[in-house]
Amino acid sequence: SEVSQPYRTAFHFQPSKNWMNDPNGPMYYKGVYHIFYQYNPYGALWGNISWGHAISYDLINWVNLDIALIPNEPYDINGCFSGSATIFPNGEPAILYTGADTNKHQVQNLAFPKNVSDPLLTEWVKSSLNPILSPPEGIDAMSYRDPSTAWMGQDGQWRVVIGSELDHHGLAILYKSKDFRHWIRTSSPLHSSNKTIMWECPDFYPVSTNGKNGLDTSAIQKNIKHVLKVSFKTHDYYILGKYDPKSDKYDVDIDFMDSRGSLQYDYGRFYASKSFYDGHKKRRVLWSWINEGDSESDDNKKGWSGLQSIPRSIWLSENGDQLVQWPVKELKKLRKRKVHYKNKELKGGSLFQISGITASQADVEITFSLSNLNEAEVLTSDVIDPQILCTQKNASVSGSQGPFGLLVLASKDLTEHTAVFFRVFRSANSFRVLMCSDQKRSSLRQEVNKTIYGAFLVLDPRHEKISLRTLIDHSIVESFGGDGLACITARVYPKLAIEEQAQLYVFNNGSQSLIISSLSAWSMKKAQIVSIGKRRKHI
Ligand code: DQQ
Repeated sequence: SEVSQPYRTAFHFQPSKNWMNDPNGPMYYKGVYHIFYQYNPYGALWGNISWGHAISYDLINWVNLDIALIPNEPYDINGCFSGSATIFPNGEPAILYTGADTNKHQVQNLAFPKNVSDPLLTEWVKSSLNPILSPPEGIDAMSYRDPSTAWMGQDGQWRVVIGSELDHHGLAILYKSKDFRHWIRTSSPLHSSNKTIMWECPDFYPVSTNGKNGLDTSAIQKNIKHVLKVSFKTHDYYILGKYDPKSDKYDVDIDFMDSRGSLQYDYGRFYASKSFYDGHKKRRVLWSWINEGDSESDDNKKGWSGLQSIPRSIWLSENGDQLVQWPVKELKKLRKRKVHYKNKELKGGSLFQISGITASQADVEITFSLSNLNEAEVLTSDVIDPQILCTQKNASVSGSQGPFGLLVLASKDLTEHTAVFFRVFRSANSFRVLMCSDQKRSSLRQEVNKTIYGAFLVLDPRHEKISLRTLIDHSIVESFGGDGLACITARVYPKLAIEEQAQLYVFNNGSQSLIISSLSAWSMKKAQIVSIGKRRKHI
């Protein structure tokens, strides 16, 4: 009998069943977008790790193809772990991935398309030279994985980084190669940190210091900075710096875990992400694994686990201090019925229902404008953890300027709701804008994760309006604050607020009145995600 599936999504990428984790080897090739992903063909929990493979013409509608890499060789028999694609100057791609070998030691492997003239790149051939890299001396064989996309330095040689650890601290081992097959470890790593644990899934790429256009991973030019993203402790952290393609020296602006704060792609659920350069639309696109917040037995019942984020465009902010993200513009193709409001007052302590759209499957954009900022609550300490602040001052704790924002996936009686909101604080002569995603009331079910997330938005509410875009898709709430300055993704499992029962509201639980300068909300169509291929029964 069919199990009911209230938590399956309509426009986020997921296979029709089974386990999925990290995005792998995203690329654009001959007019086609490719995404590979860590996949268990045989169950809803992690295991039998293979590379699932799907293609798209617009990053929104997908066709799942045959599995691209199966663990069937001595050098990957215990799993085809994460890896990346690199496009050669002649336009042809290659994949570098980690294999867990017969001893479960991690080694690096190479694969090529069987037929480069096939834009779908349906079949992949593992190199006869595999494994092309094994753990070097001093490196733990269980902590050596996730090759990045390779880039070319000034000398025409390839570089790649591999996630690792030394003395339990994060390390990005750097290798060089002339032919992509034989790699030599450089005398020093690209970067390391004694303030973090092991690094997974490193991503290293340039961003332009003037404008939103993306750059090829090998771009060498003026007016660029380099991003190093690494995954640890359930989050994706990044740093910015100057990379010298001659010496391979990477001079970072502010290092990981600095007391001034640490930058994350997303302050909610978002892990093992990977970006690629889309030469067709001249942008850099970011993908990420969004894991579940329910139990393994729930996953077994659902028959699946794991989503991919909506692909996001990613670029450097105007002041050069951080990255900015926004859903790829193609997502707008799925927008259908729309409601719109302008210059609407939202009094302190009030609630306003947005009706007329499908609240369980929606895209909402809202802009708030505030006055009486001097009435804002005072923030006494400025080295405060935003997540702790959001947890203490959750959506039900009324303040002055906020909490205000959206109540999404709300039940009619409001016993269930997820609150995505802001709160403005005064500290000395400046203001701080806190963004929170509060899952505390997201479900009547006791056993699901309800962690509250938070981030500060670096903007001045005296001169800038505060905006929020939230993508609501049954069990995922993906929010972009301040036009993409801070992102928070949450997973929720409502019991009542499902399908047609779900409601959507704007709320203001502060004492100060505010103006909704503009609000647009759209019902979203279902994306087409289908499976073809010989082994499609597994996909
Ligand atoms: N997932 C992969 C590893 C990677 C981890 C295994 C990160 O390669 O380090 O499925 O989620």
